[in-house]
Amino acid sequence: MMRSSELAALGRSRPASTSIERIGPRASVLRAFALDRVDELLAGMGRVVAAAPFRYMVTPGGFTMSVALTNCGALGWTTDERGYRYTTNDPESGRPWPQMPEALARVAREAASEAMFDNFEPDACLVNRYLPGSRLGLHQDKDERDYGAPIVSISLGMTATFLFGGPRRSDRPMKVPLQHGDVVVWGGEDRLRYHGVLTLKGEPSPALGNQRINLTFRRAGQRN
Ligand code: MD3
Ligand code: FE
Repeated sequence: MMRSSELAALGRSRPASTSIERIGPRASVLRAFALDRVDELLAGMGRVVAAAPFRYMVTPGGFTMSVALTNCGALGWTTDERGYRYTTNDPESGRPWPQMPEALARVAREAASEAMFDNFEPDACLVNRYLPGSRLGLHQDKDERDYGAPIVSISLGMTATFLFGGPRRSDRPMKVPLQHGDVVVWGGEDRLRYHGVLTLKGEPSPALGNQRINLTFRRAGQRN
């Protein structure tokens, strides 16, 4: 059984902006926005992971993250016992992070403009891999130089429960299920809200099996 919105999507070249859910003044979930681009996204990601494999990093507190990560683009997010930061090179290999595949950057730009953030040119793409049992505790993203740019995230694979809090850690977060192909865009006054991901569990994904991949696009460095 197909919904009429899905039938309508078949006739469009870029469907999938099908529904937009606002979760904050400047935060939107674009349901299924990336669904018709999953093959290109996975191909691009495969090249990234071949050059810079997923690894488990250690936080400044000395804990090993349950989420494995890698990066592509001019800058990549890393953590070790000395702190969180963006680097131009992969600390494991010493080589620059792999280039951001154009297919990935394109979806991020289109999603940003759909959510009313024009001219988004990400210089960093963090690739997070969640396996059942992985979680991401409540935190703010504060390692970027310029909070003016939005953040775009693409969810692939297993459904996860995203926690979207307020400006203080103590603000009770709302729970937002993120499914394969969903894209979220955050900016403006929502940029510094606390957020996290509940422990991954549930059904394997037809596309990716027992994992969830999240691509997070940011402008981490200086604007040119
Ligand atoms: C909400 N990743 O890597 S999407 C992260 O699903 C991170 O892997 C999550 O939080 C994930 O830092 C969530 C990205 C995200 C990034 C920045 C935000 C969500 C945000 C800033 C404000 C509110
Ligand atoms: Fe975050």
